[in-house]
Amino acid sequence: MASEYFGKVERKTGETDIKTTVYLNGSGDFNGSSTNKVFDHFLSQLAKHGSFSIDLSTVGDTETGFHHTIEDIGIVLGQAFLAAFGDKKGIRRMGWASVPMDEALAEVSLDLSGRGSFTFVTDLSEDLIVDLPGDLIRHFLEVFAIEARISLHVELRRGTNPHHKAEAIFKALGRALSYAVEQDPRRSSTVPSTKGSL
Ligand SMILES: [Mn+2]
Repeated sequence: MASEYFGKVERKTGETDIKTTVYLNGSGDFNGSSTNKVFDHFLSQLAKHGSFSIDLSTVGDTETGFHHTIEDIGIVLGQAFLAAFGDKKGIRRMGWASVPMDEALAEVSLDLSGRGSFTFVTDLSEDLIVDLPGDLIRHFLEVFAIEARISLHVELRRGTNPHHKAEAIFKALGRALSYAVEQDPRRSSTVPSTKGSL
């Protein structure tokens, strides 16, 4: 994968001011802040297990809660990943991963289809991870999938501890995305679609 596979997006609204840079061929490091330490921890899992570099700077109206901020991070990161996917020539396109964290087991299947859709088979809605509502994680993933134009299926097979459940999901997302963006050596830079474009 060439080092030019990156995306840089800045977005400023009346509620948030967010800047991000994403490198697919990265160091595995997350640098910066989402304003929420728990969410930073989960974004670090995405970067580490995807071998991406994710830089993020966030100013948000967190006095109203984390909803606006994490929603907008989903938009900005989704757009940055889409830019980093480029023309998708030679990539595997689909990716999947089943990742445990202790008693929790998360399965992520995705297709860089060019059409954003989101299917979520689990319930984090009742969970609160320190100060991060579980339903915001679901909402982040939804917005990310739509903006990155990924067909994204997230299924939690089992799990009890909310932190384990969420962390397994972000690790699986990292692994599945990492596989999908890899070059398939047999594809010789063609677009992996019978349509000829994605
Ligand atoms: Mn953890």
